[in-house]
Amino acid sequence: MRIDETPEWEAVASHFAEVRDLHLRQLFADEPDRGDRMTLEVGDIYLDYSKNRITAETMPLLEAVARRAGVTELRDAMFAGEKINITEDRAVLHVALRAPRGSVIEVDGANVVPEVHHVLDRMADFARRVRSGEWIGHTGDRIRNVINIGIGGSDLGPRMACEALRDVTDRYIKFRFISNIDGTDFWEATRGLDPSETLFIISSKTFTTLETMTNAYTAREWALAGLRDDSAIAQHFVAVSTNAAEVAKFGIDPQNMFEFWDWVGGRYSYDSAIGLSLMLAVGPEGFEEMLEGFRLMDEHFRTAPIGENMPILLGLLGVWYNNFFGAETKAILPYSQYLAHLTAYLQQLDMESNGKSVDREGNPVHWQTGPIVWGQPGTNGQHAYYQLIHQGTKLIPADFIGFCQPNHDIGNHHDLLMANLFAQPEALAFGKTAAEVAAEGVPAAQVPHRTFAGNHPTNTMLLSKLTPHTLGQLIALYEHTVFTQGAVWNINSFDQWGVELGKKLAQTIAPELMAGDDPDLDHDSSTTALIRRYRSLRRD
Ligand code: G6Q
Repeated sequence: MRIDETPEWEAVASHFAEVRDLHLRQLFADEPDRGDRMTLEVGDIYLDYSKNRITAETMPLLEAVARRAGVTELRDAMFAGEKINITEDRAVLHVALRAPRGSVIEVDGANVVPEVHHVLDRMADFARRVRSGEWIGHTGDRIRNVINIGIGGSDLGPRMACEALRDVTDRYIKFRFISNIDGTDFWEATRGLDPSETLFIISSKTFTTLETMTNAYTAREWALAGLRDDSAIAQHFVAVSTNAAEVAKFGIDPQNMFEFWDWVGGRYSYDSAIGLSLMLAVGPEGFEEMLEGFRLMDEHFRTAPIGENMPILLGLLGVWYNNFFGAETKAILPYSQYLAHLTAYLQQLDMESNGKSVDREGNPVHWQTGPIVWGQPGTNGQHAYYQLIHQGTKLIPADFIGFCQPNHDIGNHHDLLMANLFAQPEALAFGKTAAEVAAEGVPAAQVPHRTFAGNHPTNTMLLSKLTPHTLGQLIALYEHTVFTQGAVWNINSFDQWGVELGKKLAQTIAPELMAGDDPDLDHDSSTTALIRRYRSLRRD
């Protein structure tokens, strides 16, 4: 189905032509209660979407598009365990990772929920032993360092969440993450650490990923260089994987492997065993609280009517800017230093899921798909790139995320932080007219430079406090928002074939870089010249 040829899409297009030039100043003047009305509250998340360039008609028209696209049907198929990842013939069941004990979600006729809880229980048992000091290293020392080795979906989630929840982590243990094949990542993460106090978690769904396996073997050498006994691997290495055979080949005892399943996509996996490092950090209770947060948002997404469904609403607003206003990017601006890795995590979630140009049937799409996602925590960004959002030529819809209660109440820091969070969407929406600037006595020549056009759309999400429970709600909200958009665009949000080609070419090039004699090169002239130059300087 070409969604852009449906009457529902065309109705949005005609509406867009009517409202595209309306200014948020006018919209607020016409509807003074907009800021109270255009809000939605789910669990601990209060969403204010009033500063979007929409009228009372916009959302119902976009909701009709969602109905036409079958968003809720695809959602129901996901929750029912149907194989909606059509190119890999897999179910998409990250929602099963947080399904309550005793519930039933079937894949190929088998209930997967008991397996999920079996692994969660094993993780909890392991986490308790490491955290209490019952699990000791080969030489009898307590584990003081936990290093997760993984990349992409096996890295970004636990890395983001360990930082987000640092306030409630066990400070006795240091948590580090190695992802890059660049040896400096390994070198810096292990620098100064004692192998006898270090536990490596090798996190890889396939257990064949070049970066992860290279780092894992380097870690093995590093540990054995200090511990000098192959049997030490058992206490210092555990694995998270779906590939038991490869884990055993590496030398990790299958007892120390925590499994997950092919129906968990990498970028949707951090609440599976891929989150083992996080569970070690926040403890099984903290992890469970986070899962409850996910569950709350899953239930909302599954059951709330389209017009009151927060992920669907946010997904449709994204479609509005992406497909009608032509916005190319979307900024995610959390006002919390603990959320320093949130945007990197959401970049993968969104850009790997919806960076597609063929529809589910394999036909080229005739509409824009996923946006470029970017951003950093506020207020830092305000002193850097916000200039472009305020006065540049591009339309950049932005999500502002803030918390009413600080994790650390130091002086007036939190009120100042939040004052900035509230000020930015206000400035972006309403701007400052030339007349207002001139009235301040600004010299005429400077007036254009100091005028703010405004009319920049934003969402503001206000949460009570950053906790495992609220983090779970927030992440599930974004997962389902991305889902909604993929469903509207009729693309498969669950594969990632686009990452394959470069990987394959690197396999050809690696031996060419390492060969002793000058190898025959069969590349284009640019790649050939670059390889030659590298080879000659590398030898120097
Ligand atoms: C995520 C992707 C990708 C994947 C990594 C790591 O959705 O599939 O980022 O997570 O390539 O893969 P492994 O876990 O198999 O090492």
